[in-house]
Amino acid sequence: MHIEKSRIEEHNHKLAAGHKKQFERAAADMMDVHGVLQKLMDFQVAIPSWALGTGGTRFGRFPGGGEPRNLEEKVEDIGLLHALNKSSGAVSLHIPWDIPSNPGPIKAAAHKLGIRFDAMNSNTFQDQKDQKLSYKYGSLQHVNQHVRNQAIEHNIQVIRHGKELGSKSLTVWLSDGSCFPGQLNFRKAFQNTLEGLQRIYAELPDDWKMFVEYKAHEPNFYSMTVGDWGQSYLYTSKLGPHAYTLVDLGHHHPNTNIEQIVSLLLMEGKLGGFHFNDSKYGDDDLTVGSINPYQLFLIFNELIEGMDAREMNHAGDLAWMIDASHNVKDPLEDLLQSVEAIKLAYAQALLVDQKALKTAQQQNDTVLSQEILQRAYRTDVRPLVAEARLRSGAALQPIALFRDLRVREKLIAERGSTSVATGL
Ligand code: RM4
Ligand code: MN
Ligand code: MN
Repeated sequence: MHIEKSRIEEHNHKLAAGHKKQFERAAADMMDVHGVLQKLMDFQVAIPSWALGTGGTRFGRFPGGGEPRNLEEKVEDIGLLHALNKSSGAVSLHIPWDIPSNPGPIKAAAHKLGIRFDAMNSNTFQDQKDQKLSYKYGSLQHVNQHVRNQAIEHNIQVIRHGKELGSKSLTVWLSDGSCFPGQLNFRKAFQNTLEGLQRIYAELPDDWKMFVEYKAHEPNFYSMTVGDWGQSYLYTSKLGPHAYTLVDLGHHHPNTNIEQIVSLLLMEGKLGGFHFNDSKYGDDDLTVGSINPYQLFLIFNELIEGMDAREMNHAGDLAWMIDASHNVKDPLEDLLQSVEAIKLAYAQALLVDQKALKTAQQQNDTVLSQEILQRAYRTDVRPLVAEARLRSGAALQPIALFRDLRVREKLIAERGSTSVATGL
């Protein structure tokens, strides 16, 4: 399915007068509105290839129908999102769930829809049907060299696929760890993992980055071999200048101060990318901004402050990806909500008066510091984000248009009601 430009224009035309009033009111006392709008227009968030179907839990999965049956249809779905919001112009592939067996045509199809290939994800946390050795007791950490070799070879293969598609980075997330005390020698597991990462790193093209993603728990519950930002930083600093730590919001213990983590990683030039989602308890992978939008704002505030201090480009210098998927929403509507939440938090953080905040901090004025942050957070930036969409040729209200156009019904008609996309 494809959304005609004229349908978007028609939709925007109907809403134009009301939007204009709201935007003008919002922009009236905002500094540098044009600069902020441009940044919002430039900011793109990659969609993971595994989030286009209804996510499952270990208790079951309830596909909603019309799920993409192959990589081509996944790219087509991201094309729909991007047409509606002009902010989802990238896809992040999971291998082996989405092997690009036909790289030429898939690259051309993505290009036509304005979609580029973001980080490649190597998946060694499941066994595949034709796989020789099992990852039951880990992959790069494994006590058996042959299992480690298999995982290393898989990662190298993922780099090869990425090269064919024009990707420039590899994300390594390992489920390795242990479930019970005594199961693992921590030092040995670390050393095996480091050695494996080094061998993968050696195969990285010069203009590529490697991201080492950490996670506090799950599927291993006693220890994770890349369990926190300190361990990830240890690996990435030993690996070299092309290796970076990747932060996934759901990969921390409850109440962790994630904004402080990103600030320090940026200070060290070691933050490489970000996986957005939201959670109440663990790696819940809920819609971005659905549980704790204030935390997201605080993180964006540190991201902007830290990136500006290093004169980094907000849109291009870090890899931004959504990593959320669950059981109860239409996955495309869910992703539209996530992208919107990211943009809102980004816009609010762009409004923070950094100069005034620095002065207040210097004067130990705790009250004023909080006022400055919350003034930005409590600003209704929805008209601003909508205006950025309008100027990019996207829809003023993406979800409303998605429903008006009966996109899901059409996808079900095309693909059937029982198709199940690859993923979790
Ligand atoms: C992990 C981690 C990875 C993601 C997999 C599916 O918890 O977040 O980034 O690719 O899940
Ligand atoms: Mn992740
Ligand atoms: Mn995760």
